[in-house]
Amino acid sequence: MAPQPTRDDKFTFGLWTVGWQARDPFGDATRPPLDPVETVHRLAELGAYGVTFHDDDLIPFGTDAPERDRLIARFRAALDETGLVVPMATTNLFTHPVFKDGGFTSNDRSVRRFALRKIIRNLDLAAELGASTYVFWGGREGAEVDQAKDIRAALDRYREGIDLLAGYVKEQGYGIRFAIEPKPNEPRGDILLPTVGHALAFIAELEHGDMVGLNPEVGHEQMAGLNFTAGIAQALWAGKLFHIDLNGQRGIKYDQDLVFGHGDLLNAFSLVDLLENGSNGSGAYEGPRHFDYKPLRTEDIDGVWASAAANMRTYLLLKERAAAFRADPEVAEALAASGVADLSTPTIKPGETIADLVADRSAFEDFDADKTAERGYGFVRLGQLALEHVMGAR
Ligand code: 3MF
Ligand code: MG
Ligand code: MG
Repeated sequence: MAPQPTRDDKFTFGLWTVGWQARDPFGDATRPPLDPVETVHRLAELGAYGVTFHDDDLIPFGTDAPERDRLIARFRAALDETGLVVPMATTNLFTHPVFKDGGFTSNDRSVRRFALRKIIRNLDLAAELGASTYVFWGGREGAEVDQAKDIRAALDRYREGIDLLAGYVKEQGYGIRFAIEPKPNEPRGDILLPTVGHALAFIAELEHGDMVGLNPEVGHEQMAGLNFTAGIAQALWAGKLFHIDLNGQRGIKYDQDLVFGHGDLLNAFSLVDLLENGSNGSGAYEGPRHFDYKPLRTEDIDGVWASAAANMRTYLLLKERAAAFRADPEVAEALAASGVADLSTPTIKPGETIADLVADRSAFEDFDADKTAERGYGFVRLGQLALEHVMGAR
């Protein structure tokens, strides 16, 4: 019996995901537009917990004020009817041609000022709708030509913008934190803050870094050839995993936004295991499980809803498999043999000084490196046990 998603699973979807009309660089849309109100109802029926949006997903660019109010009101009504929440919102700083050289970091100052105003307007709406996270994905913040962008000036402007907005959120008393979403490339040839690591280093340079964290996306790290689970672990270690974009990606190529698990399944398994069982059996991450995927261009509207359900189903199946993995005595034995828990023991004893370490002959003079090097760590066995659990073979 396949697990059924419930609100407690905290599954959320962007309006732009199921609503993607499947226009790509080579082809026209294959599906009609989806009304956000219908999306809210369908997602609620499927067992989702919430919905997220870019300003322009809900209110098309250039909409006048009365029409904007009407669109917001009917969206709100759908939320009230279904009980769906809006845990996250974000700004579209990439579709309109005005943003072709970026928003925060466009070489044109008037564009940068316009971008800030566009964000502020949607931040106010996000706060009104009760969002607790505001995402910044800077898809157009970058360049193709090395000589075209002064990267240090661009980072200054990025920092200026994020700090200004963070200060505004604090002043207004909004219960919102910012989450930066790294991506290495696409649509720009090279994007600023390309990976989790770059974004963490940027956050450390902010005045309001305390309220700025990350929204890493599976496919984005994998586009850079990186291990997503390891990146998430470092984000958790830094206390910066504020939100997450789940999807699938098959290797280093364009951003595929496949259904979660439809890319590197073993990495998806270790990710779910980390999120759900992270620290001593309790979850490492309590926030929404947000799917940022695209229903394949080949799908009709039924396929859209089937693919939305597939994301949640895959997550829940992996969660079951991860629980079985953790409960398996052979896994416990293999983990112990591999010394996995031993890494949690500090290398220096409590109260031990560097002088004590230097005086400890067993640590160096009498240490038998060759003998110790004979140890096998048994990591393949662990990997095979994980794989067999994923396959349902155990
Ligand atoms: C693009 C993305 C974005 C971000 C979104 C903010 C359009 O690759 O992942 O989706 O996720 O802008 O959440
Ligand atoms: Mg993506
Ligand atoms: Mg994303």
